[in-house]
Amino acid sequence: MRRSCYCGELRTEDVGREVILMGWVQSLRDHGGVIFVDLRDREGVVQVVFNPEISEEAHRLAEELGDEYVIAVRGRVQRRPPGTENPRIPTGQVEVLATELKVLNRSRPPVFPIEDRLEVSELVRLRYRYLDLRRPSMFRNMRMRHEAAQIIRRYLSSLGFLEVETPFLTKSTPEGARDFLVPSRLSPGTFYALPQSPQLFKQILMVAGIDRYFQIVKCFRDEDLRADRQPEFTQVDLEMSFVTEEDVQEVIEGLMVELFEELLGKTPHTPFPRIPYQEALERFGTDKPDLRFGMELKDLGDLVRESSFEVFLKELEGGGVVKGLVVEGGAGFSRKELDELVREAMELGAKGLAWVRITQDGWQGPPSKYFPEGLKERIMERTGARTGDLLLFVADRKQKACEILGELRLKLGRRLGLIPEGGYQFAWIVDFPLLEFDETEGRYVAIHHPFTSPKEEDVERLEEDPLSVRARAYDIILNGHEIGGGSIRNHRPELQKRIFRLIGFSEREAHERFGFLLEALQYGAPPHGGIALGFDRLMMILCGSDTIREVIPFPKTQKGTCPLTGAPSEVEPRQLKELHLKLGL
Ligand code: AMO
Ligand code: AMP
Repeated sequence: MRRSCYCGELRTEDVGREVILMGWVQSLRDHGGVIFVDLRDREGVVQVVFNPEISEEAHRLAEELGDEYVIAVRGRVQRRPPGTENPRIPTGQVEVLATELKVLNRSRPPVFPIEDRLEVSELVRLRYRYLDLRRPSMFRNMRMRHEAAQIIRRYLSSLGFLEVETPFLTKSTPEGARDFLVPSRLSPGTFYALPQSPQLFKQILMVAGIDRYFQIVKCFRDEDLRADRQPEFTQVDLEMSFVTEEDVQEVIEGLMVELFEELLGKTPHTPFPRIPYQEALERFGTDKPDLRFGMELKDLGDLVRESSFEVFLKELEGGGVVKGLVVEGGAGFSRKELDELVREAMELGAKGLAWVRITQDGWQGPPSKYFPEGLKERIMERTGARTGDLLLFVADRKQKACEILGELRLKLGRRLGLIPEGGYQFAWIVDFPLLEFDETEGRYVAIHHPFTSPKEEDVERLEEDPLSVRARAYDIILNGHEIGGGSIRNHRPELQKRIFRLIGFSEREAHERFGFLLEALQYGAPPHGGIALGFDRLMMILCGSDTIREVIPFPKTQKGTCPLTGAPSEVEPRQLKELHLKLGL
């Protein structure tokens, strides 16, 4: 028997056709002698009818079937009798009357039912990922991912990008995480690092004259995992020669239009808004704001200075800020809900959260009495707050106050259902600082990565006022996720060396770690820049999933383990010996 079509493809046009189907037994019902099997393959489910009057042999074999048995069925497509159609599935108007059945394999009872509504822990799903991936929603995610990869390849190829592979066994490429190391057997005591990104190789490809490079590529970062982070993940990585920020951004905007049109039938509005980093922080309290709803933070320092509320005055005196947030209709929050909100703010590191309910009878809440009437009105004007709303204030150092209120904005936005389903809001975050001061390391570190170019007009301040230097870097954000980041690079070796020096690498260290790059830059490196998209994060949003694990076929758990294979696992003493390794501290 040779398969003629997929189960899920059959429609009324196929009535009368003889088909051979192969798939898994989704369910089994014995209706007084006639057996109904829902047969499933990746394209869907179709009902197969085993009637002893049509084939005694097939019916007898069908009696022995169990869930998830793998079978082949020959039969004729027929219209379902009136009243028995199932409008909930695409094949619901037809059924297949079986004339022959072959059991290709049996199955143990599945650990969980193969259906989208599933109440089973993720650990179990990952342990039996082959069963989990049989579920329609998971197959849909895998197919979407495949389609997206095809669209990306087609689009970038049409713009002259070449897909070039770069090594996995390589030297450390710093992107701010720890490296995964691979011991070398042939050079005892030395290690390869798995790349945190292909950053250095793609720059070298520009020196090599490739001009436009891309790769859909695995990256490896040994960092703590979150819903949108995995130790190995996939980037859509690209690099271009002789370009500015706008050229890179235009390519990516075009790619997003292509992806969203083809996969979701939606056309994002281009160009995407450009929001300077500082502005994003001030308005949304984060450099990856969810722009699908408003509820912007407002700076109230100059106004609350006129109040007599000590908590705020003290913070302002110490150089801090007071930021406010309006929760529309929030005056109705119960005392319990407000206490909970204060607790959440404190958990985020706030020293406190001042709240005011704006009611018919005026302001109600701890700081109200310290605010004269006229001032209340000006605060309401500035924030747009009206009767019935709730006003929240956080006083702290600027960065902290913004971040705390930004988190509260997001929590409240979700809780109050302010975030529209199916909306997509892109933006570019630009004008990042080049460096930040890392307190624990006691030195400057690159915010993007050390190969990012400073803005031309800021270069002269590099040494005297490093924190004021802005980077030629850009992040692309979508619905509150950073889905990509890139920059224009340092193509002149002198500037690159200055930056290495600034971030605390001695000449020798810079040479040891990145000598090959510095050398390559000396052989006619063209101006260049690029970007990498987090492919998993992008797919998570396109598929409407909550975590990237839903769009990765075999993801790791939060602890970095693979429940299916049991990785990571111990190795034979012999292997360690070959690698010249000894365990134990
Ligand atoms: P960056 O480090 O910003 O830039 O990474 C680019 C994008 O990759 C995604 N990403 C991740 N996704 C899942 N799990 C992770 N652990 C993870 N880490 C990052 C994010 C991020 O925006 N070489 C530069 C790019 C460049 O400058 O061209 C780089 O890797 O969506
Ligand atoms: P306290 O004087 O500490 O009892 O605080 C009075 C009110 O101000 C309480 O509602 C606190 O939650 C709030 N509060 C205290 N510190 C801050 C702060 N840094 N920012 C905002 N509100 C605060």
